[in-house]
Amino acid sequence: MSENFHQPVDAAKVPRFAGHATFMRLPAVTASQGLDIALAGIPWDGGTTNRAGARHGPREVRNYSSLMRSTHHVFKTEPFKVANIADVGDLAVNPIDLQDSLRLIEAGVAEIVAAGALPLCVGGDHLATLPVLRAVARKAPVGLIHFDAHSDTNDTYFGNNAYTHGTPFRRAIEERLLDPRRVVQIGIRGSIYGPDEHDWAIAQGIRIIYMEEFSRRGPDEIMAEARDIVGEDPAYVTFDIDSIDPSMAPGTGTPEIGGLSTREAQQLVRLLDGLNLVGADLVEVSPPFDLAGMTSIAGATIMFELMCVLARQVDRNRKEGA
Ligand SMILES: [Mn+2]
Repeated sequence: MSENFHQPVDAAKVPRFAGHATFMRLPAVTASQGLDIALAGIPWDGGTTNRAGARHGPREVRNYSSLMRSTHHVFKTEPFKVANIADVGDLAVNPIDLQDSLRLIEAGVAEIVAAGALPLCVGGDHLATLPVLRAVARKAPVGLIHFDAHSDTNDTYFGNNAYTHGTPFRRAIEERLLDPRRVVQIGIRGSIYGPDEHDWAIAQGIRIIYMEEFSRRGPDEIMAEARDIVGEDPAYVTFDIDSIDPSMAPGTGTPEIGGLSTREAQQLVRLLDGLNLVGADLVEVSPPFDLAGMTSIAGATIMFELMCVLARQVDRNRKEGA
């Protein structure tokens, strides 16, 4: 461990409800230089087609992330000892201009990438993942492990609007940010617009694992297949909180019953360990639709799990490089 790594506020000295609300109670910094992992908010829901409010997600996830402790109880990993991590604040957005927001978010993530840090972003609606991918996949398409109730590969909404939170992964494939043969979607369910809604995605080579298949096969088998598909090349992870059942995470834009339990979601994220990740995000936490913070606590905990997987990768790479 480097003595210079940022450390969270000690909850035995300053109670969890006191002080500034930052991700994981880490220092707020203004630049990503020197960081291994940059925790960033994307307070923007300009792509939402129905229940808005995910713009308030980062602030509430920061609040509830104060419940996280220093050590992962399964891995025994101490993320803040093996990686330098901080809260880099919210990326700039424009709440009344969608295309400007996409440009601003891409520029914000590009700064993180240029500093050599892995971005771990909290949305925001799922369209926010598109500009993140534009920044992390500038040189070559990446693979994707995508937890969601929805495929988010539709073409257009409300006329010819190509940019909504129901379309980001179609755009990302068209823009060659993703290699569709290395894309896995897990937890997909709910009513669809028509029997052919997923045909385009499947024709591109995306592997859609519906919730019914997940229920039959379980996390270990599903993630073994997902890891095979993504392989050792660079990949990104996106976790839509609506993959979790609305009985456990009601505060989201497009709830669908029959979802993952929070326990299954934790198992799935832990099974990402060992992949070659270029970043991750957690999206679609919408505090105005939440009850007693239950969605924000689920989101903050999934963020902690993702951060631990990224920290273990940083640690592994540092040891291999040494
Ligand atoms: Mn989604």
